[in-house]
Amino acid sequence: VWSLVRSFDQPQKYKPFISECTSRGDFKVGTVREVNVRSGLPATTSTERLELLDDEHRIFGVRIMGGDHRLRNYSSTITVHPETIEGRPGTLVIESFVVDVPDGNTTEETYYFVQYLINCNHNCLADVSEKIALHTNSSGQTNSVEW
Ligand code: A8S
Repeated sequence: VWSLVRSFDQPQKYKPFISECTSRGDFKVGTVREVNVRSGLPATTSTERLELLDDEHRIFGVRIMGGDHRLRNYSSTITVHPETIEGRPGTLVIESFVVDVPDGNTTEETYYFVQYLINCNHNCLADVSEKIALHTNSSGQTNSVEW
């Protein structure tokens, strides 16, 4: 789960609304990525900056700097925690965000819009992580499969 969350250069690996991403591909704070959004949403592109990447504590932070969409001053933090869930080893992912309420929308509408996108991302994150785990051999290498 953490390896997907931390891959700043490839959010499309688990984010279902992102079609493409270009970035310099290093994982330093301040690195910028440009993402293209799939059609059907009130957005086409987003310019995003890596704010925090802490592998020891598994914390990942991104801030949106611009792009063709309505979420101004969006920034989010994700933390990933090993947990026992229903008696089985699992992963707890916590994501928090702040964003400006766009002109013409209410706080509630903005909250539900963002919450919807985050829920979709987290559901796909679970699916993709489980598929990768099933195809990872005991030495930790991923067998070649197209996701
Ligand atoms: C994320 C979280 C969000 C991304 C939103 C909320 C976005 O990529 C999409 C639609 C928009 O209207 C805004 O972690 C924006 O990706 C899917 C383009 C930023």
